[in-house]
Amino acid sequence: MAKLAFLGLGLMGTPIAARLIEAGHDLTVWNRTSGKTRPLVDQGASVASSPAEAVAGADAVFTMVATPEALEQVLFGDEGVVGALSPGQRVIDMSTVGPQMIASVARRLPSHVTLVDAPVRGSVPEASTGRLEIYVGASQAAFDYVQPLLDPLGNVHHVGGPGAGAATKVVVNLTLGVAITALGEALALADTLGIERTTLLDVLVDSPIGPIVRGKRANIESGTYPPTFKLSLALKDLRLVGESAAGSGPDLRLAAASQSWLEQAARDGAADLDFSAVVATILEARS
Ligand code: NA7
Repeated sequence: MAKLAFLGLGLMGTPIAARLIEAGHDLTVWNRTSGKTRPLVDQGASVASSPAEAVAGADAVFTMVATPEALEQVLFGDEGVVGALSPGQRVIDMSTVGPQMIASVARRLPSHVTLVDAPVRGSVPEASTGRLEIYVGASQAAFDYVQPLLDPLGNVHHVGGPGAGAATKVVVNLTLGVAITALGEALALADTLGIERTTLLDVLVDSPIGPIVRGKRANIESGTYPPTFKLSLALKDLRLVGESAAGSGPDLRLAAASQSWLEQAARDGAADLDFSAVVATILEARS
């Protein structure tokens, strides 16, 4: 069993760290808001008072934080990881921060440290039950090392060399953003055409956006959006999509439209709700 550090105990980090403990690893945890370490301490984790302290003696360091800015802070900020890393240690980033950030981090980490990008698809229920889809960007040697660590967390896909996991995740979340806003627009049009909501949702379950209808139907029907994936983070992902396509990249009109809906929802106060709250914003909007 490995000695691991886990940095970032939000909605996703907490259940993932818990599964690593259940798998028998020796875990030291750190979170910016220290109170969130409590449930993991109850399960046997040690607590560090800074990212740098957490890293001491670890075989591998997991990061699962909100944004590129948060990862920058944890790795390179005050008491960040970078000053404390020793030869042979691995940094496994599971956050969704995009391929540009991963390339930037790789350039700035010491050369004797291996960076693996391993972002995930799935939210809290999947993280809690080991059913995430994990997209790993790594050399074959680095993948062979991390695969047994990641196996208890879900399905592990080696999608390419360093950065390929981060790139894959951005592509996947383009489809997520488009699917949820397509659902919102479909429901808005159906309202205008006088189609009953329950009937329509039954129909859409078997449509091309069926999976998102199944996943978010309860939120939409109840009008409550408890976060399993925050709208602010879905918006961050659409921004990463835009950055990834910038310059001479493709013309992603659907991504831009989805981003615009998510921005409106965030302005309406839904940033900390589930990303499916964008449906309510679309339903309330009138041209
Ligand atoms: P959450 O539940 O919003 O958790 C975000 C985590 O990131 C949480 O531990 C935060 O600490 C941490 N964070 C945010 N900003 C910072 C800064 N500046 N410095 C250090 N730590 C920070 O997000 P999820 O767990 O749902 O998502 C995590 C990633 O997976 C994200 O990239 C998603 O897109 C996918 P806090 O507890 O607020 O102190």
